[in-house]
Amino acid sequence: MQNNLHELHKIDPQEEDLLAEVLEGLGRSQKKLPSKLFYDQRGSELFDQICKLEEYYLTRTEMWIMNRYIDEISELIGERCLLIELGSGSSTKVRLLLDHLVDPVGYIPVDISSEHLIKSSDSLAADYPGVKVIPVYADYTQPFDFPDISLDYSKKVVYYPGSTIGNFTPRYAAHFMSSIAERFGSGSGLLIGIDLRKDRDTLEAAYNDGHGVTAAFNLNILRRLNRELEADFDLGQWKHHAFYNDDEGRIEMHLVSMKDQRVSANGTRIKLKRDETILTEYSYKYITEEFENLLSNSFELVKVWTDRDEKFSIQYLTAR
Ligand code: AVI
Repeated sequence: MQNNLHELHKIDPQEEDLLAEVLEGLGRSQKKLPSKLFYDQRGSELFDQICKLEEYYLTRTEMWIMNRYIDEISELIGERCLLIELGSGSSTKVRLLLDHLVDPVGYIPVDISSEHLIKSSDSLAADYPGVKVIPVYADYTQPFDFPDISLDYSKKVVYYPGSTIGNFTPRYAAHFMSSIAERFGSGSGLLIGIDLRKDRDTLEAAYNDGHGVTAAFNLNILRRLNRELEADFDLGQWKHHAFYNDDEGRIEMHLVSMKDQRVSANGTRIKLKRDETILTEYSYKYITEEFENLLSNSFELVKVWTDRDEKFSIQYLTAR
């Protein structure tokens, strides 16, 4: 059967909103930038490199769990599902699911990196001719138009791997989970990857790799501001800093100003002191019960799988 790759459903990123968000963040006493800015073309490529790093245990541990329990996972998901992946990136992980699920009818990758999305959708469509691939170019944290689908599927299953939920504060994560349950409806499935709390050394090494890829990924956000929001950050005057905040159970990534400096973004001037930081990302690490508490009434936890060292978990949930 010839795969019908649908036209890209494009939501124009609101540039003005982005500028306002950036300026608001840089105006705070703890300056901050939205993590979604990481994922331009270069940032997405750097993130793919991070996933292959020795120190970054998350990806390979998650894939180990997936491989080990794929039969159980696919049995729980059932036949003829419509699979939706939030933040699909290069759509590598989903291949294992598509290889093992029974007659999946469609796959909807949603991502904000359009080049990544087009490339990976094309190759998935070629490799899985029985699955309708419908890429959606959108910021999935914002409301977006879901494509009209004339497919006969048994249920929608959202795939949200990589512990990306950890990049939200727990409060926002709880809100996000309820919005997924509401949007996709009662009975929909959610297969989600969640990084677990562990010793500081392992955690800090994962965000301070020896090859400096994470540092380049972090600094790339400033390069992007320079290019897209007419900013003039001197990248030589900033350094990457990531540490585990034990009280909050999260990794924090910052960019540290190496001197007193002034920068401007779209004509707005910003003053920074030496050693002042811009917060670019939180990456929360959960204890399973803690995560369950976030669900309140949105989802019911069906099954949790972990690796032997309990570094990472995959959970299957159904919307109430
Ligand atoms: C996408 N997200 C789950 C990654 C993480 O581990 O929080 C992003 C990342 N930041 C630095 N390295 C990877």
